[in-house]
Amino acid sequence: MSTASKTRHKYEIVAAGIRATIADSLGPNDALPSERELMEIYNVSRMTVRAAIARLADEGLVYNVHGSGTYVGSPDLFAKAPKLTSFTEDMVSRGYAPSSRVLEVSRVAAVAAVATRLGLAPGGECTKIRRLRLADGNPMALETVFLPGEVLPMEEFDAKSSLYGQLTDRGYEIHRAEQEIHAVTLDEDASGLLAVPLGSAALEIDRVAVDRRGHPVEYARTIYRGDRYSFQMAVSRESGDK
Ligand code: 16G
Repeated sequence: MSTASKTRHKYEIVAAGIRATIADSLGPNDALPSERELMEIYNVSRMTVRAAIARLADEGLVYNVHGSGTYVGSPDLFAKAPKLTSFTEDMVSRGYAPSSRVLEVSRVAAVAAVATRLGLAPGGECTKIRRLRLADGNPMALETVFLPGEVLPMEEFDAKSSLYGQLTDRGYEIHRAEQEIHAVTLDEDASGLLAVPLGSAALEIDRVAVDRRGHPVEYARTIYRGDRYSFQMAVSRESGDK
């Protein structure tokens, strides 16, 4: 067993095995082997099999039918399942060339709303980064990010490269996030920067992202131009849901 697989959780190894089986020999809506069979194939407990399947279901790769079993999902559905991406990755996947203009990098004391989301004491030190984000050289989004000071001291932010790339290099790889999406209208400052008329509609996505240990790493507010950006997500319904 390699060092890499020793440090992986057992359920991740089982999930990887099932992913390979699906890729090699199963199609959409085919049944996966039963829990018992998977326990035997991988020599693991029922709990481990369930954790592996829950992971694959989260990814949209499989779905459960209550009382029947687990089946392979449809590729177009999981292709649309929202992935946790950086602006850079998001734009590249949409066929745009991303770039940024840094508007502010500063050290600030966290106000209550920021402190709560980042798990800091009120007034705790954080780094604030405000950037205009461009796609093919045209404004796409206006973004304000707060990070705990020790995660990224302001002096160490590299304005030319992806924030998520820098966080990964520093040992704070973003793993999960909670997001809230709402409609906003743009004030003079935001509409000027985004190059749209004052009062235009826009989409704000607020994200609190955590690393693998579950520690909050960023609180970001990204305001996307309503005429250039849409947010797609796949939704599903388990049989038996009321
Ligand atoms: C996205 C994220 C934002 C993150 C940024 C990093 C959403 C809603 N927000 O804009 O939270 O800080 O990407 O981008 O997706 P970067 O790595 O390209 O600098």
